[in-house]
Order: sequence, then C-alpha cells, then structure tokens
Amino acid sequence: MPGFLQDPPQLGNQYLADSALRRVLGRKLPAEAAAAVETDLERFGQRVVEDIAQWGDDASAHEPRLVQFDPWGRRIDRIDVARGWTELDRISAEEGLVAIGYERTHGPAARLHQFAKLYLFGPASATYTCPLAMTDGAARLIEVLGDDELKRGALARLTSRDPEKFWTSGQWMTERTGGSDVGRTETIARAIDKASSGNGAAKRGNDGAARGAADYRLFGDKWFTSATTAQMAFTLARIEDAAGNTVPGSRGLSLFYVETRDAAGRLNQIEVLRLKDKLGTRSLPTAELRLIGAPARLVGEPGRGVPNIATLVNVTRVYNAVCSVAGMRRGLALARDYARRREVFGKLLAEQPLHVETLAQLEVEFQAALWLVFRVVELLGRDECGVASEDERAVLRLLTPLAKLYTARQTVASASEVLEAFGGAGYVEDTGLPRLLRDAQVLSIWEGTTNVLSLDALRAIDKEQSFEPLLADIARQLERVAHPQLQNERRTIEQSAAALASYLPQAVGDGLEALQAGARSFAFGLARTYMAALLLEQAQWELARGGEAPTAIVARRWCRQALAPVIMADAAHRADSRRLALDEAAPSSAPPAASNGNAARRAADRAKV
Ligand code: MFK
Repeated sequence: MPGFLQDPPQLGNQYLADSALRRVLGRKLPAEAAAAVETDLERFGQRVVEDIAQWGDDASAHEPRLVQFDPWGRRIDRIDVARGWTELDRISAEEGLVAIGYERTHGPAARLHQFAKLYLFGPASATYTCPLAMTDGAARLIEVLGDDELKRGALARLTSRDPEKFWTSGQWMTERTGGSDVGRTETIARAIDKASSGNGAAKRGNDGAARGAADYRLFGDKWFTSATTAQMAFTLARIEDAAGNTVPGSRGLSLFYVETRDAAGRLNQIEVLRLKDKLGTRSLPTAELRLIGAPARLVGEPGRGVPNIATLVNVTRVYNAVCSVAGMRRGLALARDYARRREVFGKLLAEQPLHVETLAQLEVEFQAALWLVFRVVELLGRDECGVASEDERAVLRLLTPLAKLYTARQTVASASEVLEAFGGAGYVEDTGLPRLLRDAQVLSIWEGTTNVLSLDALRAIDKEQSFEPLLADIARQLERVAHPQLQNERRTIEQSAAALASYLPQAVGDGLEALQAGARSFAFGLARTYMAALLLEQAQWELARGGEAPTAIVARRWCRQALAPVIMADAAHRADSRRLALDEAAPSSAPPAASNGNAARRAADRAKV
C-alpha cells in the first residue's frame, strides 16, 4: 500500500525557461537577426523536450552493438545503433545543427544561432553532439584547407539539411601511444601507385560527387574513434617514402581524408576491433579501428598534420564548452523544478535556506560559464566571416582552450552537486540522473584534458601573442563599468588582471618547468578573471537601462571568490610537489621549501635582473 509518492521533476520549453540564455542572446544578436533566431529557438526549445528527448532516451536505452561476423563467418563489422540514434541524425540535418553555421544567413551571428540550438539540443541528444562536433570541425577544415572537389563533395554533405545527403565525420587522432601525445602516432601512409592500382585509387563514391581520389593507403590502429558510423573521417598518419623511411615526431605527421565505406557500402579496408565499454556517453559508438590499407587522400602540406587538424579540434573544443554549459543548465533546471515539489522537514526544498544557497551557487557558476562560452562563439562567428580584428583572433585562440578547460571541470562538479540535490534518487539509474554525471566526465577528457589545454593556453600566448590582447579586452570591458554600485568589483578585477600580468614574466623567469607546473592555476585564473569582466560589463549594461539587473547579483558573487590565486612553482615548490605527488623521499640537496610569497619575490628579483 503506497503512502507518499514523489513527483518526478519536469521540464518545459527549454528556451523560454532559460532567462540567462535569452539575456545573452538579447545582448549579442544584431537587431536584424533577433526575431528570426528567437522564433526558431522558441520552437526548438519545445521540441527538445518532446520528440528529441524521446529519441535521446531511446538511444540511451539501446546501446550500440558491434556485429563482427555474419552467420556464415564473413567479417562484416556492422555497428547496430538504436532507432533513436538514427532519428537524431535525421533531426540534426533537418534542424541545420551544422548547416546554420555555414549558411551564414545572419553573417557573424550565424554561430550564435547555431550554438544556441546545439545548447538546447545537447542535454536531450544522448551525446549526438559528439558526431556533430566532429562534423562541424571537418566542415571548417575543408573550408580552410580543402580543394574544390572536397568542397563540392564532402563539405556540401556535412553542411546539408537533407537527411538523405547529410554526412557526419569522425576525427581519428588518438592511438595507443596517447590521446595527448599525438606526435607518437604510428599509422603509416603509403603512396598508391596509381598506374598499378585498380582498387581504391581514384575511385568515385556512390553518388559520383562526394568521393575524392585517394592517393595513399593507411595502415595502423586508431584507439578511440567516436561515431564510427560516420561516412568520413580526418586522421593523421606518417608518410613513408619509397625506401620505407618516415620522419619521427609530430613534424612527420600529415592530415588525411578518409571515406569509411566503398561504393558497395562495405567498410573501406577498415576493421572494427571492438567498441569501448565507457563510463558514460554509452549511446555513442566509440570503437577501436584497424586500418588495413584504407584509401585516403592527403589534405594540406605533408608534415603539417598537427597544425592542420588543429583547425578541426579548435571547433570541437568550442562544442565541448557549449555542451558543458548546457549540461550545467539542464541539471539546474531539473534540481530547481524538484525543489518546488519535494517537501522535507515540513517545507519544500525551495524554502530550505541551505538548499537555496546551493542552487544559487550552481546558478552563479552556470551564468559565468554561459557568458564565457558565448563570447567564444561570438568571436568564432566573427573570425569565420572575416570581420574579426587581429586582436579578436588572438583572443579567440586563447579563450578556446580556456573555455573548454574551465567549463568541463565545472560541469562535472555541477553534475555531482545536482545528483546530491536529489538525495538517493540522484543515485538511482532509472531516474536518468546518474547519466548527467557519467556523461559529464568525458568533457574534461576528450578533445584535450585540462592539463593539455592549460599548456595549450601557454602555446597560444607564446605563438600568437594572445596575452596582451586578452588583457586589453578585459580592460576595455572594465572601462565601460561606470556604475557606482560596481566599483568594488571593478577594482577586484583590475587587481586580478594586474596579478596575472606580473605572474607571467616571473614564471617565465623561473624556467619552463615552473611555467608548466603553474599552467593550470594560471589558466583558471585567466578564465575566472575574464568571466568576471564579462559579467560586470553586462551588469553595467543592465543597470544603465534601469529596471532589474540580474547579472549584477551574479557578478558580485563571482568577484567574491579569489579570482586568480596563481601558483609560483619555483624549484622548491616543485620539489615539494614531487614529494606529495609521488611520495618520494626528500633529495638530500633539496632546497628548503619557501612560501609562495618568498618564491614570488625571488622570481621577481630574477626577472628584474
Ligand atoms: C564524447 C565521447 C568521447 C568518447 C571517449 C573519448 C575518450 C578520449 C579520446 C581522446 O583521446 S580525445 C583526445 C583528442 N586529442 C586532442 O585533443 C589532442 C590533445 N593534444 C594536444 O592538443 C597537444 O597539445 C598536441 C597534439 C597539439 C601536441 O602536439 P605537438 O606536435 O607536440 O605540439 P606543438 O609542436 O606545440 O605544435 C605543433 C603545431 O601545431 C604548432 O604549429 P607550428 O608547427 O606552426 O609551430 C602549434 O602552434 C600548432 N597547434 C597545436 N595546437 C594548436 C595549434 N594551432 C592552433 N590551435 C591549436 N589548438
């Protein structure tokens, strides 16, 4: 005889319910685009809680399965996916989830429109966002580096709204040697002798237009390849010369375009070894592949594979950040609704002061991340439409890893807190809530871990001189903040930016290891300080217009935390870290550990010398 029964949380129109997203777009969309974009988002915001959510649930309930042999023993390597997964592919094409970014109907604002849709789609999509990320990155790569044939063929398909024509792309970079240390890639590319080869070389695709002529065959294993159901992929391999020699390291790697199937629909000299048994994103078929002579086409200059594929990866990293912030928002929407239904100790959770504090902190983190991510999206749109200044391009280059690394860590923390907000129900599979946490965890791993991205931020500063433009961007935003109620925060941010500005030469003075050891705290400090400036500038804008200024509350709370507590990782600090991390005995010659302050002073002295 059941007594008390708890109502589950419910979701309404995910665009209309998202006041923060509407504020961001209200500020960023040009007037001529706003009405059309908002109408599309309002319609789509309803759809993501209707058929899209149902197909996403179907894809989650029916995980992909690898069938390696037919009943008669022939190798087929077929990946069976859920009906829901196939429907999500169709819907992605119809809704233009990639296409909008390339149609550029609203010029530079096209990316704002597209990524706002992706943000609504992500939490309902059982990670269909992963194939879309690689598809979009591949499209951009072809736009930048592809020849006319690839543009007429593959690019037209990747950006099609016709589900029959639409292709998705894989990105096969990771090998057993590592997802981070791509320079150790072992896959070999052997040139096809066109005169003697009849099979695979210069073969036309099944529509006669998409397929480009293959000039190499690839041999090697790819260790993590997601969305193996894609029709094409970009990958890296080492070109072997006629004597069988290759150039080692990342400078020996070249970029290749591969079509996964031949004209008869069979895998194109590719074997699927197994599907990965992953913690989360389980609807997504991630496979280990063996390339056994897959026909491939060189794209870009030989030996420029890593910088060339970076064009793709910089797009997928933006997807990662958008999906992270979308996950934060979805968790909050569920927890907020639940707080208005769930009664404990005689009051709704929504009336319990400590629970309200917890949700409020999640909302602050979410809104700060949202402004950061859509700033990156705005800059990406400007860059791709050729209207970004040189400084804006430099800021985009640096903000991309910062946004990816910061939001990925935050979405994991946020998902964990959201599960806790449901008590035991958050830990029970069929509520669907544990999936929020399991699916979030990949976001800080794939497309570059937090540490790899912290080092990429240093690379962006070193190679593109992007630090000064970023500081100038912060200063420009703060210049607009004139409201008396925001001056304390303005000073806090100015001090934080100044501390970061003085940190860098000091760390450089301490040498490469010091710079690397401090890279993560520096990257987080930069991200938090930049987010503070974005929030404060928006708060100023809202206050100047009169009426409510919800972002002012967020900005004030954001600035109460230590924005940039950087680590001066000098030799003594690093020696202590080794003892802590590896439980090593102190080397007899180790210098005595100094406090951060002392280290900073010594580093500053050295920098002056
Ligand atoms: C959703 C479900 C997922 C399913 C599960 C997935 C689990 C995980 C699967 C994975 O493994 S995901 C991992 C994906 N891999 C990455 O994101 C790569 C991570 N590693 C890096 O990003 C490394 O930093 C890098 C490979 C780039 C290091 O390579 P190198 O060759 O040692 O770097 P180097 O020499 O600094 O840079 C080579 C060139 O590339 C330089 O240009 P130049 O030759 O002109 O000097 C760099 O400036 C350029 N470059 C590197 N990163 C760049 C870039 N250019 C622009 N943007 C970037 N981000």
